[in-house]
Amino acid sequence: MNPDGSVAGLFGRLSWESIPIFLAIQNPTTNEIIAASAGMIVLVGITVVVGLITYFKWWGVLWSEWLTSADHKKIGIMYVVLALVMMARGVLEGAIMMAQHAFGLDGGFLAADHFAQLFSTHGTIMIFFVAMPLIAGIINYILPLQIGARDVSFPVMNQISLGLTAAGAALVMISLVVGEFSTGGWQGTPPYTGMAFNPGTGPDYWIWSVGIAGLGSTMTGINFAVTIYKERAPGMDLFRMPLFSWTVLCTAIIMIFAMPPLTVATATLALDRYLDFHFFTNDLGGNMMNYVNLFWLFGHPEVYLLILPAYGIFSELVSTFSAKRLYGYSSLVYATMVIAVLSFTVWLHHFFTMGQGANVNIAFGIASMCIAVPTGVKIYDWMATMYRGRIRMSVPMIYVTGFFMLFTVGGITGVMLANPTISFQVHNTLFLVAHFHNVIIPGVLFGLLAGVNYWFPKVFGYRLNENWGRVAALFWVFGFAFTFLPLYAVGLMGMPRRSVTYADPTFEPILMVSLFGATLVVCGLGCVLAQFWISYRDRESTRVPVGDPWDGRTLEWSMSAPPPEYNFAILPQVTDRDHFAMAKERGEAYPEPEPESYEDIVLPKNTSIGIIFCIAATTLSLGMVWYIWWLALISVAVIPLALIVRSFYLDTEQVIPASEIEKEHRQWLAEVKSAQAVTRDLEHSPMNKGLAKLESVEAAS
Ligand code: HEM
Ligand SMILES: [Cu+2]
Repeated sequence: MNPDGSVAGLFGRLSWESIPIFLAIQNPTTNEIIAASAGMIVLVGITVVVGLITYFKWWGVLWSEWLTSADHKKIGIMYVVLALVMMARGVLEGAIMMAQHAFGLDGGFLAADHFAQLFSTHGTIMIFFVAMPLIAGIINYILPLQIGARDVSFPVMNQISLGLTAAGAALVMISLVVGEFSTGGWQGTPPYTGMAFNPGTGPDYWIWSVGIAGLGSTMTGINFAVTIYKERAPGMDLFRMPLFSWTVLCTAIIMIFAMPPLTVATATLALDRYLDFHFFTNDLGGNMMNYVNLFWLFGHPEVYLLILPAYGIFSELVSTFSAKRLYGYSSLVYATMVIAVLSFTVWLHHFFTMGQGANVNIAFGIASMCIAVPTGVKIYDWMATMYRGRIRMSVPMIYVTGFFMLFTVGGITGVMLANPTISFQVHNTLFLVAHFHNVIIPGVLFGLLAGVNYWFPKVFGYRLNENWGRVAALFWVFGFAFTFLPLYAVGLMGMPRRSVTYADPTFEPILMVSLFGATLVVCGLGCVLAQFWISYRDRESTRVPVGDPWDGRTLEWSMSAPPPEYNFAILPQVTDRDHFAMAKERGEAYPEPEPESYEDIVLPKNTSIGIIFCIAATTLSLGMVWYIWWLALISVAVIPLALIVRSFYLDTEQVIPASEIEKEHRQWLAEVKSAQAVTRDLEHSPMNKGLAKLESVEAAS
């Protein structure tokens, strides 16, 4: 039965009018045509991808090598691919919104409702389906290698997490083709997402995509934390862990505590919408403030969850590309912990203006400002690491430099916003939009892009094209500056956030500058894609099979590129921080004489449970969004059934025989011996086969 009492048909509330493409044919306005084209792009994209896979007969490989794999490395790559696909959509949506702003004086080309869907999908996608999967992907790939582990603790759960994230992303994409997405922003705040205000499919799409992806992230957090606690190589105590692993640990703990409030928020909102509960209504005992409290109890830690791994990446980069040990290792670790804890104490700064009184505001304002202290410590440590280092300005370092300059501006405006009196003036203006893009793009996105450039040769065995990388990085840095710095100005002049149109002509030229910046950002995105393509084309001349192209310092650089399925032929015995760098200095990095004995290695077998979860979660959500109750019921039954069936499988592990490992490892060692070590100056030449010549400038830090 439907909430309004009517009985749903076989296809629930689905009808031809639910499909924007038909609406555009009936009523071809600019707005309808843009909406329909977006839907068409999804359909054409799917057709092309399916066609290509069929043409090249890749289905078998896709299934047996990727979709059913429980290998953390492959799962990591799939996360990153998912994130990049979603990023293409998210960035384009951002650019469309900027175009609407630029031409929006007394009108513009988009309908208000469509603009509202755009900022809601854009925000939702960028946070949940770009930033989160990029992080989950990079961590999945790198973390086990960095701590000397063979896999994450729960490989099958890892696969399920990916499946749930993909299901959420699929739902957002499907909402382009059938029905409409939420208009309630990425936070899904009632009453905009309540039944009375919005009875359509939008908020339901939002609830299910975010709710399901959130469950996946909770499991990811548990997985990473347990992996760090349990799987470190012998000798790697916590304080010998590389900084990236440290930030992952703090991130994982944030995930474990911050994701459940999101689950509760989406679940209670669903109860309001589906079963007429009144958690968040204005009457019958409900209160909307409960929602913002729950949501931001997740939402604020979320932004630190996003940025901490990026901080970890910056730490690794700064030390590797300056050829120095990190300055102030312990202070960096403690600063990370302090940030993780403080991130849970500031969420009320998101509703300073909603009537909680001056004392509460002051407490939360001060708590918010405190976060600037550990962040400052970090920036100081990074600068000190670079001081008198032998810095190489390669692509990752360009991103780092952009980050230093721009993030500082974002941080300062953050401290301004933490002041309730200022917040009263500028909340819900574009000043805020400028601020959070100013921290999230240079902080998170640049960090992750830098990480992709840094670790790519480890993952695929060849380097990314340096020139295209530089051009991409510069487009991002300048594009960002042109797009978002002007928004501070229009914000201070009073232009509200999320407004489809405005009446003050003085905004217009400034917003034109922003639009120009947004086109630069789109060029940056294009260059990233071009960089991948060109690098793939030229891969023969940039191969680094030996695996250490940048004179790396941490364990992941101590093996072949790409790494073998079992990661380490022999688990390392860790004696130092920066163990690999120290081993290289002592001349012990590559076993000599060659190890005598090898052991069998046990790894998880492929399983289809992740993909079953992914499909079941998608159909369950679609059933619920469209009130197709039979579909929802069947899907909901599949999930426990799949788990029960799987629990009867006893044969879930594969053994890789010692002889095979020995053969591969000796072959690689021979390759190391025959490779010529290259200096930093030759790093980007074809001579670099992944064996770095030592020329450390280790300062007495
Ligand atoms: C890369 C180019 C980007 C452009 C051109 C862009 C542009 C925009 C614009 C124009 C808005 C709407 C402002 C308004 O409400 O009037 C917006 C909102 C937003 N953006 Fe972006 N953005 C970009 C990247 C990102 C990234 C990387 C993230 C996060 C990882 C992000 C997260 C958000 C969020 C959370 C919102 C708020 C949505 C809401 O109001 O509910 N954006 N962006
Ligand atoms: Cu916050």
